[in-house]
Amino acid sequence: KKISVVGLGYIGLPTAAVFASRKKQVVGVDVNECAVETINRGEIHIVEPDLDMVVHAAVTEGYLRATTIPEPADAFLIAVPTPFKGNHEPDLSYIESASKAIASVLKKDNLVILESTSPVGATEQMADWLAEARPDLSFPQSCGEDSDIRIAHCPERVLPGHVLRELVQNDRVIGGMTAKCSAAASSLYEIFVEGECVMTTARTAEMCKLTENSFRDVNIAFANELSMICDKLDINVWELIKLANRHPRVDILQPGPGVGGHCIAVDPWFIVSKTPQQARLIRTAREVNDSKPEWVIKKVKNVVADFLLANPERAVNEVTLACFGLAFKPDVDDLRESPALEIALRLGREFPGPVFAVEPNIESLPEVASEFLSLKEATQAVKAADILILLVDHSEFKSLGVDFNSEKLLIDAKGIWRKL
Ligand code: SAJ
Repeated sequence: KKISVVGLGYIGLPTAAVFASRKKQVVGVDVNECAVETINRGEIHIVEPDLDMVVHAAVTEGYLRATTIPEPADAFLIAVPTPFKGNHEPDLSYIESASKAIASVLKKDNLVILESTSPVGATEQMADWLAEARPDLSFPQSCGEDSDIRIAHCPERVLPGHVLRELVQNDRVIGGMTAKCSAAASSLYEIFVEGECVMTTARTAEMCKLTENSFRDVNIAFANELSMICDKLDINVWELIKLANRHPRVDILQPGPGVGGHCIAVDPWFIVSKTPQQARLIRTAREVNDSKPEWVIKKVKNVVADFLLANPERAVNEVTLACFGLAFKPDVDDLRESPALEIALRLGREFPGPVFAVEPNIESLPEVASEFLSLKEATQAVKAADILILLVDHSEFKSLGVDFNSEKLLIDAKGIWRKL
């Protein structure tokens, strides 16, 4: 069996590599020539633990190669981005172009699986795009039990940083357009999935993935709202959550500077945009989490004002800030949709004094960030700054041992050094 994976990013590349590690012929397709060349050299263009070894072995042993032009295969997995547009409406243009790109090489009995997180109805839409792009076909349209190809939605649910383990161990939701489609997709995933492959419809599978991430978003919003309530009431939210979580049926998540990454901050909008009247809690949770960076920035401004009152000899442009952490979550180098980066950048842009950034997981700042921030080593930044702003609970920071009795003012959005 030959498997084609379209989109060689954070999900497509590990998936391609895992199929190849099970000695399947895999061809990866991506529009990014640079990524294609990197993979064909046996190297990787993204950061994910152990992925470099698996890709290197797969390419060297001849099971994996990459190309920019789709070619015939038995199964096609589409793992392209599904971002949202300015108005929070899903942008399916990458799925549309991937469908059109593979349509010309599709043959009877091929399996096409959409892995990208998608709004409800996207798999049916993909089937229509495939059918439209194959007008000369003598077989019936691409959907339905009599169609010549099988179509399914099988969303990925892996946690960045643990992708290779979770790809294999997690249960997999298999949403076929028909029962035959589900059966075909299930037998493909059984090549490497050790969890259970659970079959359902394409629409339920789409909603399932959105539900998982919305569940987490709503729960994080609850924690973030609590942190703002506790701040008003002068209660330590970290202590409060620990105490409440001693109840056998309470399990509150951790507050932070906001919710980042390319999934949890995006996917709930796919539910809201389809059902705006009904998705009230889901929308509010998004709004609560999105408002948290602004709240942290206000907090910093208040602390700066207090510092100037206590130190009248200092001008505001002589006050130094240091932001600890830029990534969207602990112990990763991923800056996508990061609330910590947003906060640091805004402080760098708006604050008249120097603003340092400490990010142990990246070596140099992206161009736009380096205009406003300068990267410093953690202990140096602690020494140099008047006000410390802890934004990400990286392991390096937990073990840093900041002197809590020092004169330094501290804003701790993750509660690892001191309460906010
Ligand atoms: N966060 C908090 N408090 C918490 C937990 C997380 O503020 O208690 C923040 C993080 O700092 C981060 C954001 O939420 O900014 C999201 O981080 P995450 O670790 O919860 O999730 P992701 O985005 O890395 O991965 C999620 C996972 N989904 C769920 O856990 C339901 C993963 O399984 C999905 O595959 C992934 O989204 C995806 O691709 O959709």
